[in-house]
Amino acid sequence: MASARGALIVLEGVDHSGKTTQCMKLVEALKKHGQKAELIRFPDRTTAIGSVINDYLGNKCELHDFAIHLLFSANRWEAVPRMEKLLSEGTSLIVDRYAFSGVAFTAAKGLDMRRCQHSDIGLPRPDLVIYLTLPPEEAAKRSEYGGERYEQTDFQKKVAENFKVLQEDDWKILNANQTIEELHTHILQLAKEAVTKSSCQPILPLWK
Ligand code: Z5A
Repeated sequence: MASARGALIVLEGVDHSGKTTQCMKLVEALKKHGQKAELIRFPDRTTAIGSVINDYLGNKCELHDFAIHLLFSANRWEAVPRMEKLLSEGTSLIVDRYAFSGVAFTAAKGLDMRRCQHSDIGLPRPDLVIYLTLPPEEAAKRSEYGGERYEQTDFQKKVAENFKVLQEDDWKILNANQTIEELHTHILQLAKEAVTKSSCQPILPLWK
């Protein structure tokens, strides 16, 4: 009998909603519960492609909007062999931003959303997408925007609108305006259910 695979769990959400905080806590909690789990962050700035993305986000270089879009997408595709291996070995992957960010951010520049989705079609489809919402005034209290490209309130509003268009019926939408521990408890419960439910199911392709 084939052994159980890991679950692909994606956290998306508005800026400063606590995605990274929650992803890290979730990995630790799943491990404590005896599950194999690993954190993956996109963009992965450690690869050659990620290094160009890092320069772009830090305003150190300029690229055509669609060129940087494809680099974000390529940054996910280059991770796929490792992701598939880990999932098949029973490790659940907790992913901090995924293709939905890719589309929501590029489309906020005015590019056609369907065209933006194209380069991510066929990526491993998440078993669970958790989307964190937070009113802009609460986000502003958490930390200053840094100097990175995209860290502007008007642009972030457009991104949030695009996420609404991309949302699918099975997304779990959580209000991030609660304590880190309260939010974590809720996310851990959803993650445990996803791990159990997906263990014997095939990994499906995204947006196909
Ligand atoms: N991007 C793109 O354009 N295309 C793509 O395909 C992808 C990404 C994948 C860099 O992303 C940029 O890349 C991003 C999207 C674009 N641009 N923007 N904007 P990144 O993932 O490297 O960085 P980030 O997404 O901008 O991080 P973030 O959104 O600002 O933060 P977060 O992960 O949601 O939150 P956090 O770091 O966990 O927490 C933020 C602060 O709030 C921190 O001080 C925490 O201690 C605090 N915090 C967290 N939770 C709470 C609660 N519950 N209460 C109070 N305070 C809290």
